[in-house]
Amino acid sequence: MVDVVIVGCGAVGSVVSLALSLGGLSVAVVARSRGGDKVYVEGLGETHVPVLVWSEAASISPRIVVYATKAYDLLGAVESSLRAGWGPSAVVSLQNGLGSLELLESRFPGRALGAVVTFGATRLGPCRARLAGRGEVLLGWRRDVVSDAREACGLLSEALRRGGISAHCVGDELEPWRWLKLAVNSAINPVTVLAWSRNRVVVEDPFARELAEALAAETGRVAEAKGIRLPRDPVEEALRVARLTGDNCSSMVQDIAMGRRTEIDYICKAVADEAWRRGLSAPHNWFAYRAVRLLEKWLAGKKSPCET
Ligand code: KPL
Repeated sequence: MVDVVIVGCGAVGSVVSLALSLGGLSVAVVARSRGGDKVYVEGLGETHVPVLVWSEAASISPRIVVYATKAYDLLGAVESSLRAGWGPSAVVSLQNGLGSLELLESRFPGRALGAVVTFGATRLGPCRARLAGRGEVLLGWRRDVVSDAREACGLLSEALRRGGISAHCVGDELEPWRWLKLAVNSAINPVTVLAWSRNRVVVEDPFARELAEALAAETGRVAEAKGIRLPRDPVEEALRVARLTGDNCSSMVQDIAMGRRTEIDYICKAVADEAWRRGLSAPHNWFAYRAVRLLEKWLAGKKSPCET
């Protein structure tokens, strides 16, 4: 029995696996390919953890599963973990945007936790990353969860803190923080793609800043229409996170530079869809969604601004 399995060993998965292991939990990772049983994060340290592939997953029985895949790979990862016979007492969604926590809630009723991640991380390779910017992890739930899952929320946040990452369990207050992070991602991620720049462009370039402010404010208005009271002003929060993670390239820029699909459907498209469901419109988010889908094709594989 291991305490925690992290599924996915990209930028965020690497940081979280390492911090949980340094924080004293027994950790294993499930990745696309078998690794050298080592997780390395520049700016945090390195450690030995078993890195498995799905065909070996039935040999372990995790208490907690943390899904750190891309949002569009989550369903496949959930199905693989069910096939492996895992029966964890808590599962955690680390994905950006809307839809992933909802998916875990439907597959693992009463056991699904969500997380809001605001540190910047750059993928250097499988289970290798660079921590590029301070930030934190907030864990909590949206729909009521069983006591084992509540305990997992506390256990994970304490271990992350011991491992060097600021983290807190916010209990049932996750939803406003999740929407605040959605406002941040809806602003920073598409604008850094349009400007093909590190996150700091959002505070340093007046055009980028104006676009990002309009996006964050619009997402904030959609949250308000849903009756969600954001804990901070969404525009100030987007600028604060852009400043703190200024050296980082957003996950969307990293995805395009690696020739991969982005998570724009779960971020700006999800905001625009939510607005329409309420008889509103979200033209900035809609435009950002279409623009990023276009640029996904035309910029695929372009050298990342973080490599220059
Ligand atoms: O979540 C991020 C992302 O890039 O997806 C931020 C916090 C904006 C860091 O880059």
